[in-house]
Amino acid sequence: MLINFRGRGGQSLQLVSTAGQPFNGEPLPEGTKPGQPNLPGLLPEPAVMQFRVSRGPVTDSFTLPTTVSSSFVPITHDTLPKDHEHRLVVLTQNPNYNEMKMLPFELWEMKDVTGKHKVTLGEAEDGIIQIKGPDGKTKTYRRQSRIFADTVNFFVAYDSWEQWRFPNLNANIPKKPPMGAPSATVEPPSSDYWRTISELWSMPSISANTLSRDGLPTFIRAPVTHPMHVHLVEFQVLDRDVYDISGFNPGKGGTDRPVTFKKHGVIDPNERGRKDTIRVGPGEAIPPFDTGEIVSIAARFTGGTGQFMYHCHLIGHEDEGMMRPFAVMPAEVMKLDPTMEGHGGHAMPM
Ligand SMILES: [Cu+2]
Repeated sequence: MLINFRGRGGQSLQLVSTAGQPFNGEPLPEGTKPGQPNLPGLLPEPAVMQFRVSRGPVTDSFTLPTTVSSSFVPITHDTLPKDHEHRLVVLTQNPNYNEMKMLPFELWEMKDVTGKHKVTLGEAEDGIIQIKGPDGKTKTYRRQSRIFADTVNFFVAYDSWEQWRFPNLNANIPKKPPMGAPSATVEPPSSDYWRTISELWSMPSISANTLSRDGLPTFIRAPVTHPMHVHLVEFQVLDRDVYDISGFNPGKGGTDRPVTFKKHGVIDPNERGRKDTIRVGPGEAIPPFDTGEIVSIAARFTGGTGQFMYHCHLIGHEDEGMMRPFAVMPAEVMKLDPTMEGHGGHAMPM
């Protein structure tokens, strides 16, 4: 049903069920016309709903009811089964986006290399991210994937529990250098695959601080929220924390200083329960936008084996780099493959 409420401001409206058989099971009297309440003078619910159309924009926003099903069992860090895999996926941009044939957004699947990789403070390395958590401990991660076409890294044992964390290390994509560029160019679709996806518009000098003095791209951070969606499973949110991400150097693609826990964020009542999408926000969202959220989710991977996707649910992000595959496999099969880390490594079950 589509209703155009324009011109109905201030009016009371009645929504009347004209179903042949009302939901309470009472048959409509003979000759009842559409839009006519089944009992004159009475507005029985739920067959009739009465409401008023506002004259102007409503300032309060709708929030979903806070109750969840009585069968719902919330998962916490304490109740999550001990035997579970950890994943870390950085939501960010491509540091080399200015070189063409690159998509602007990326999902970086990270591998924990704490203690195995020497890190020099103040010297960001491409693909090396350090995160300092609420416990004050710093962990080091190395990037395993950036784009959709990279090899599958996430092999999940069927029926196992996993915890996935999404750090939002966001920064705006750099603009093209203005030197000698025309005021606006639109490159037509060509045989070049990447360029057929989107038009390229060069808009020089619209923002002075998007380029460094030597003409190399710099990034400005922006308060972007990524609604992250995982196929196959329904997950639960474990926590949402706000981090200081000023140590992340998006131009280099690594951290000069660890991304550092700042405070706990808020999980709204409507974000509890079984979800398939969760927003990963910018944190405090005030200039200079040097915060980002890390959202943790937990899920039990049942329902099927095979290859599935997870992605940002903004189509402009999803189509421009923020989608990756993962594979769910029978646990017994994974034990036989020595190349798979985490669940494998032994030819025979221990
Ligand atoms: Cu996104």
